[in-house]
Amino acid sequence: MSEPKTQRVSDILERGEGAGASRTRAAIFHPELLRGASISGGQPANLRSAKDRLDESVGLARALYLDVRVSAIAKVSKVRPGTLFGRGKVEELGATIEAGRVELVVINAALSPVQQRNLEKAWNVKVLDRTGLILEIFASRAQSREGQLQVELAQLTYQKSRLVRSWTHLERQRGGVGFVGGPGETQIEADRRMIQNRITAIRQELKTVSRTRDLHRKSRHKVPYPIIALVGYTNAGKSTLFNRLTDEDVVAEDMLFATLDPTMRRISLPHGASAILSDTVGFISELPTHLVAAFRATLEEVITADLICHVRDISHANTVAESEDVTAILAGLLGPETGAPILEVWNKADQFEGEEADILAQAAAARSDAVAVSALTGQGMDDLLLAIEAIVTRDYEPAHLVVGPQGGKAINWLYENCEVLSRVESDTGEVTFDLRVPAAKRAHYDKMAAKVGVP
Ligand SMILES: Nc1nc2c(ncn2[C@@H]2O[C@H](COP(=O)(O)OP(=O)(O)O)[C@@H](O)[C@H]2O)c(=O)[nH]1
Ligand SMILES: [Mg+2]
Repeated sequence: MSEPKTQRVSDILERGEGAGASRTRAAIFHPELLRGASISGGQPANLRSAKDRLDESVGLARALYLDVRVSAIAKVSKVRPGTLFGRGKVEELGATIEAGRVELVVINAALSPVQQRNLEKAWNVKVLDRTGLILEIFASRAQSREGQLQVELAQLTYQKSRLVRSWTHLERQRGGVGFVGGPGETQIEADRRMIQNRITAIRQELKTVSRTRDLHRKSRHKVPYPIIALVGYTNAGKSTLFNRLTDEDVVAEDMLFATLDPTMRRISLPHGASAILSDTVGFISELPTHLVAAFRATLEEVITADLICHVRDISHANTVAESEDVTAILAGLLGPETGAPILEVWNKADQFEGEEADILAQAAAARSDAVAVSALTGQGMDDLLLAIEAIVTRDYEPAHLVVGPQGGKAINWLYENCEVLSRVESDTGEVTFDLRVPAAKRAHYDKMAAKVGVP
């Protein structure tokens, strides 16, 4: 019997990031349970169509930079405890896996550890289930120490439950066919103890880390520009929007922020001010409850944002329900004291034509906190940037300054920190500025103006 690859998933995934790197080839299967079939421990029946749920898992896979070669709905008429799918289906899927030279398979459901292992053996590839996939995404995105600990805690809890389950399964198998040649009882007990010790240590550390969280937030604000966080459901178009808004701005200086966080990049607003755009982990439908803490922790960056852009797939049948979820979670996350404004970005406006398109445009125009756009076609990008600019510069105060000939450094500071409305140079080397100065930088500005300003 051929052994499945023993590579860790994170090793496979790490190749994914960065330009030029060969991305991991993946297949995504969404098991659609036909009437009467149910996955034990799985999600309750829900109203989303199998197609939507497949699309969502493909979106999740994309968040891990996977190269999705195959994606399909796989019908399951009767759940097999050992492999989930029936033998014929396992072979059929195996053929597409081979044809696509797939290295990683994602099953968009909860798999038992035994099912996972047996599918890995049958297909000779690494298999992730839905929870495993979500945890990988959280792990790749957690930035703060607290976020990393929360995610590790969720991963360990997941692993531990799997040890328990495969152990009970082994007990049942004892004396039977025994296709799981796994470790004996004592080894599993030792693993469990080790995991439990680590869980206890993490809980302890989390207590201390939360206390230092505010310090961390302050350091994030050393970034000299306002931070704009894109939030919304997976597949709403956050990454497409992120790329569209930042493409022209990818220059060497942005490497500064690349080291801070690969999902953060600088953008230029219409009147020259800069902001940092941050692409976040998307909201995930039917998020398993034990992952909620880890999910919130990976949204830490949203708490520190100066503006939240709530990206909605306005063409999606569930857009209203999804929007309510996002709003509720944001309210819980931000708490009453954080007043980051929220701008709704109604994405995929290109999906509407004629009268429908007009109605959408009017609905957006009627609200000061909504803009209809298409990240795909670029429609509405100017409006969006103006709306963003109006919000992030709303506390800027007008100023007028004449800088003397020795003020080169001061002028650089002005460009980096203020909005420069006009600049006029005189023959004598003086430069006259009309500016808008951020309230937070006013004190620094006044000191500097007293030094280099010409009365
Ligand atoms: N029609 C249309 N499709 C879009 C638009 N923006 C994104 N998409 C598609 O929606 C899918 C999900 O986009 P993505 O940016 O990955 O969503 P994310 O999960 O929110 O980051 C992709 O297939 C995109 O091509 C849009 O404005 N119009
Ligand atoms: Mg994305």
